[in-house]
Amino acid sequence: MVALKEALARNGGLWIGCAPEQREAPSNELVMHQRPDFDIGLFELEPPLYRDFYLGYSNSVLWPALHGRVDLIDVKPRYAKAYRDVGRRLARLVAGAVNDDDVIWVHDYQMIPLAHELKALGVKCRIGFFLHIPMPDLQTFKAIPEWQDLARCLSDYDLLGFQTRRDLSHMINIFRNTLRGELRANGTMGISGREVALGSFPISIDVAGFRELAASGADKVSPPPLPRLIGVDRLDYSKGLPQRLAGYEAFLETHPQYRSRVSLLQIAPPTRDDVDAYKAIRSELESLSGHINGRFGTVDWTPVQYIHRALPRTELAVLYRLSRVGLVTPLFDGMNLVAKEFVAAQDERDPGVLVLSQFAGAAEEMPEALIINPHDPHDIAQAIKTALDMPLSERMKRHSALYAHLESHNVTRWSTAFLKQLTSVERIGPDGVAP
Ligand code: GDG
Repeated sequence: MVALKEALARNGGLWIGCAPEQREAPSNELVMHQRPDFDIGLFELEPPLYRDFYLGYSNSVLWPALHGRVDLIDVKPRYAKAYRDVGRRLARLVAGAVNDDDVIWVHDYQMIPLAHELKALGVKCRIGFFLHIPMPDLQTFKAIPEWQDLARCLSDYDLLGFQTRRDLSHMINIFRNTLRGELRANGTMGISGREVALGSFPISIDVAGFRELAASGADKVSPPPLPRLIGVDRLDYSKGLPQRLAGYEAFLETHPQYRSRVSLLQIAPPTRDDVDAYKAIRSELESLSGHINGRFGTVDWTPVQYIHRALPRTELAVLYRLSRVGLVTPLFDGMNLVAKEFVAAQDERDPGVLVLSQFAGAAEEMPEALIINPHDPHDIAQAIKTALDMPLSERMKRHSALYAHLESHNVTRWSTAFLKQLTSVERIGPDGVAP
């Protein structure tokens, strides 16, 4: 969200998104809001349609499947129907708001069919798609009942963007094996008589802005009494929260000298509360943090502080800066911006250490973090120990390499690179020829 607002404010344009409130009788037009930086056009959905589209297909089929959790997929024909219906309805609204020389940038798994529907309506704009979450391997992708349909819809875009080379290679393999896509020397794929450009565009943050937010806020706050480990995640089963707590428990178990000497602060605001898998992860986390506190806690020391609500962004930035270790342990993650925020927020004179899952997209860009396997609690425990014991000189060396990379690969570079490539692809009409 923050990344996209920045790109729109810079380039101008219209943000089209789902209205925060659903209506029994939705408007059949975009509800427009004029703003100084960029305009917003909201589309409204009836509550049952919204539930089946958003909580249903998007977050009970696509989200688990694309994160490799095929065991959590909840298949219901009405979910798939709602997803396609919303794509068609949104396409009609978008088609009425664009000119042929506009560029349309579609975001994320909720909107995969949009280019297909727009082209069916005769829209001739260039249309790009960016996937914020992982693209899994072919076998996992095939667990989605509508996988062929989705692959075809993806091939209707002019440019497909992914977070990592890992996800890009999965997409290429899916196209090769399902639609006989042929990879060209320039990186595009020939699919059913048209060319689809693909690329890896790792998303980032406003690095200097976040650093400034953390530094100015931290001046007004006293540091915590004990070295702090911090985790910040939407409460989602993809983020490896139980695995993180198991790693922390293993650390306290095997290194008793650290008991009463560190604390773990886990901030995990609620998300998608109405989906059963999210209720389950919430109670699992509450029970695990209670278990660790019961096992190791004393009258004077609480090993895990767990906050199940969102904190203001400035407070978050300061908490990162005043923490010795950042724990980012997803089982599968498109990128993971918390990893980047933690690094950006540090004081370069006394920086904290990032412990990062090998399965976060961010691991491709951040080799100077302590890279761990989140499925192995002993690996997490060892990394926590290494981070806490790490001499200042090594912390500074690792931080400076991480920060230098982030500084030159910030969010502006991400959006500029994507839009530059999208505007340079040849404009192709719905019949496969340039208009
Ligand atoms: C998806 C992909 C990809 C968290 N708690 C609070 C809070 N947050 C903010 C963080 C960060 C954002 O939420 C989380 O971003 P992530 O990237 O870690 O994860 P997802 O939400 O799953 O995002 C992910 C991302 O899209 C971008 O493409 O990196 O892989 O899953 O900015 O700071 N913000 C505030 N209070 C909180 O309590 N203010």
